Amino acid sequence: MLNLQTQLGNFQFANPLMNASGVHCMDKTELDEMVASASGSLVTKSATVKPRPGNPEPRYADLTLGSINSMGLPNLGIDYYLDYVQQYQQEHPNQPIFMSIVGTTFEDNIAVARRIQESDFNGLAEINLSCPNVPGEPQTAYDPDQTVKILDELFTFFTKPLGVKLPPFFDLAQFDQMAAILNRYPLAFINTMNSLGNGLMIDPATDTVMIKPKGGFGGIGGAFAKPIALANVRAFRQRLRPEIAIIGTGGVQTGRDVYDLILCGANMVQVGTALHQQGTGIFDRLLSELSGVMQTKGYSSLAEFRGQLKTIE
Ligand code: RRO
Repeated sequence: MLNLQTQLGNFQFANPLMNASGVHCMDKTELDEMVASASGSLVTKSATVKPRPGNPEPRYADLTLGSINSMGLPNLGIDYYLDYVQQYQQEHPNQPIFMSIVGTTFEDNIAVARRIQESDFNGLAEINLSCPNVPGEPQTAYDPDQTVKILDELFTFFTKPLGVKLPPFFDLAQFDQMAAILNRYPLAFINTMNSLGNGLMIDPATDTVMIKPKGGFGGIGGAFAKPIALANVRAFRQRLRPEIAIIGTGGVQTGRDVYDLILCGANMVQVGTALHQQGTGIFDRLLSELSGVMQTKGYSSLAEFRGQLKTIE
């Protein structure tokens, strides 16, 4: 029998799959569909203190190899998602849920985290340090000093399981620097990675950018992201304390993509662009394809191959 169970700290999940925040998690209808799906867990849309309408449309486009978005953090506000998870926790006491939170300023990051700390939320919180799409705001985790400032302040009061959503990094010195920072904090997990920030795609019929906000610049997801996501999961697994789990996100379209992220060290795997394009039925296919790969390789649990990527001597 195949066992697809996974763990993140003290939390148990029937399988490693979930949505990437921002995809299929804006409101109760989408979240309920995630709950009803075959995924092992789910995360709510990154929430700010107050609701936000986000950027003007068009703000998302499908591409041949993925997607581009500049949604601009549309969300229904932290109170909406806290209400949702409170209900969820009563109905699913043994199925932990994730909440994503974000601020566009230092003060807002702290304020929204306080709302979670003061609530009866008993799942895992993820602070998004990597939103690429708020005009005028850099991605927090590309600024080591700002990252330290936020994490220092958060851990003065935040006692619930907390992870950080990171942007992609591209240089080994950046991995060294960021891992050294993250290792100083009692983080439950990191989630690597957010979309590839500030890409640009052009509609060849009209010579026009594909999305309206920020002159067409937006976060790139899907197949474009897979090799970068693998590298980020692998590089952080080689550098982080073993107690800090890793959620691998980027470019999952098949069960083999899930397997590859686990091979690099992921404890859980999120699906973004492909979930947006195919809907929640994708989780059944991904689980059956993942099971097929494991059977072919002779594995009966994820732990047998997690982190077991081979290199060439
Ligand atoms: O809402 C968005 O534009 C968005 C966010 Br907050 C994020 O973290 N990543 C992304 O690709 N889009």
